[in-house]
Amino acid sequence: MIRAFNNHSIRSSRSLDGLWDFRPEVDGKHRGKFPRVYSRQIQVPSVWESLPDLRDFRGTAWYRKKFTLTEDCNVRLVFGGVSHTGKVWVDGNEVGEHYDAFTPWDVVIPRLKAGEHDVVVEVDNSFGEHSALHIPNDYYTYGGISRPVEIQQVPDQYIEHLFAVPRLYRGKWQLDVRVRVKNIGDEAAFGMLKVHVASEELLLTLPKMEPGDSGEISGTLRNLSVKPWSELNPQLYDLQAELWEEGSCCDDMMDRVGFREIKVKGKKLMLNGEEVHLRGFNRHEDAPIYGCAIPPALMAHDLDLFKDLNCNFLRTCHYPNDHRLLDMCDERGIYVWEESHSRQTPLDAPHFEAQIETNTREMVEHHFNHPCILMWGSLNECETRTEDGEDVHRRVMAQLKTLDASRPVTYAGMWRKEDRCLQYADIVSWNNYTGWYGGGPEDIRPDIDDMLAWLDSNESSGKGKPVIISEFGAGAIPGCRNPQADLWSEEYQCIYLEEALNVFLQHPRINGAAIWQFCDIRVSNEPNESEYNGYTPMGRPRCMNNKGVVDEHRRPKLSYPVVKAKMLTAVKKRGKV
Ligand code: ADA
Repeated sequence: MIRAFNNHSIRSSRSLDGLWDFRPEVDGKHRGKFPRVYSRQIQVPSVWESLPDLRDFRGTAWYRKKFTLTEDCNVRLVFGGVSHTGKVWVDGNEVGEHYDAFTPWDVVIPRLKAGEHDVVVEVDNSFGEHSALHIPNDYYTYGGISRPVEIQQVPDQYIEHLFAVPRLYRGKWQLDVRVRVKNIGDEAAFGMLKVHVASEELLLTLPKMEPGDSGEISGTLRNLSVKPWSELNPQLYDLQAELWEEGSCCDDMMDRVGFREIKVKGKKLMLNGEEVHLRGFNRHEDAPIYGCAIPPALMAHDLDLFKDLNCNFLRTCHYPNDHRLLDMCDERGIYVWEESHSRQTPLDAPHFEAQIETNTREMVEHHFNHPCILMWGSLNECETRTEDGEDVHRRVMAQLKTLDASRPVTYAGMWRKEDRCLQYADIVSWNNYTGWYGGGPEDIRPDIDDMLAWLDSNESSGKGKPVIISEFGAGAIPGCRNPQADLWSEEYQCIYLEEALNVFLQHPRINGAAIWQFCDIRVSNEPNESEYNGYTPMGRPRCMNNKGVVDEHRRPKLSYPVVKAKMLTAVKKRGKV
């Protein structure tokens, strides 16, 4: 399933996961026209790099799955994620295409006849001008249908999206709901919606929907008897929208909501009216064998380690995460900064503007209801020193706020006092590597004090805003041990994190800190020749990013107990145990 729970009880929805026919284009013969013969099979979801002969295959591969319909119907295929581009044919007819591994997408095929059909997907993980977000980078772009696939039967008029915003009004919780409905039939449709949450019901009469129309209707459920959602009490409520036509329910969609409000108040982040302090990690979706196709049990294990480390905060560096991971954060009360897909991305790449706009929109629309997401981010370490860079930051931050006015927005910057975009962010976030890419642990405190003084002076455009240290870390090659604590040793990582956490978790002007990073990850073995990104694997021993506090197998490094103790100190001093 694409979610950690079943989000349809009326709509027919079943999994297409399992063994698919598979043909990697190792010889490039079939590009654009699918093969007649499939030489092998592959598990979905997975990445093809988990196959012994395709560990570093970069190119295209063909997937095929047969399915049977017991009645004539409209079919909706939902992909949780295809890395990084998928083009889809059903019965030989092209029905859709999607770029970017990290957001869900769907194709709808009206009026398929009962009987056997096949779906073919051409998957591409190649780099080049066609891909502005997936580029050679300090993480690996895998290939495959990497998240779950569902096949659904939808009526002519069906529910496409369900958005909910919890609000505290005069001491009582209310829920603003917005439902997007689509009519793919060839006749006008009428109907009504019944929306249920916390034993309350809202009735909404739909406007007449002409064939091909897509429309939204909103309403509010008031005076709800609910408990708030927070780290210590992650109380969730089922939200169900039913679509009724002529007295019968023909479609539905379920989600889960948590009643919480996140606001910026001066220099503070406020959750349900109380100051909140964020402490945790940046986490990539990466593991040996699984690649980015992380199974739920490993997602749960990672979050169990977050809790064991006394952390309450996860940054989805540098892309939207699997829906099921976010569901688990909702259940566990782990706060999330989710960001659209970018890391030192050249802003002038041919397709950058369109691809970041789409990825940002899909992230917000699909993940809108997760109470764990406290803020939206984008443009990690992108250009913030130039007029063009400022234009992109203004546009993307504005897009995030237009899509969702209920959450603050931010970007993780690297250009320190040259950054001219802070005015577009609600929260100032810095990636700070003093003590690793220059200087030593003793320089961390004076450096951040100087930066914070600049921030609150009239020189910066971020004066008086909350501050998150969105990245800080030191590399430690697992097993590299030496008493003189040389760089790359586990001992140095301990010394560095001891001081960095002392400063960043205790500083009164800092609202949150995310260690770079949770676990060691695989990185591109290809350099990025672009002038702005300039990534090279030369600085990545083992062709890994080794700044994890656990290694790629989630085995603790020497720094694990240091982090655990420092986070607990922060909880006792600022948080609530
Ligand atoms: C940057 C970047 C991260 C990672 C980190 C590092 O801050 O945002 O993705 O590359 O540096 O390990 O150097």
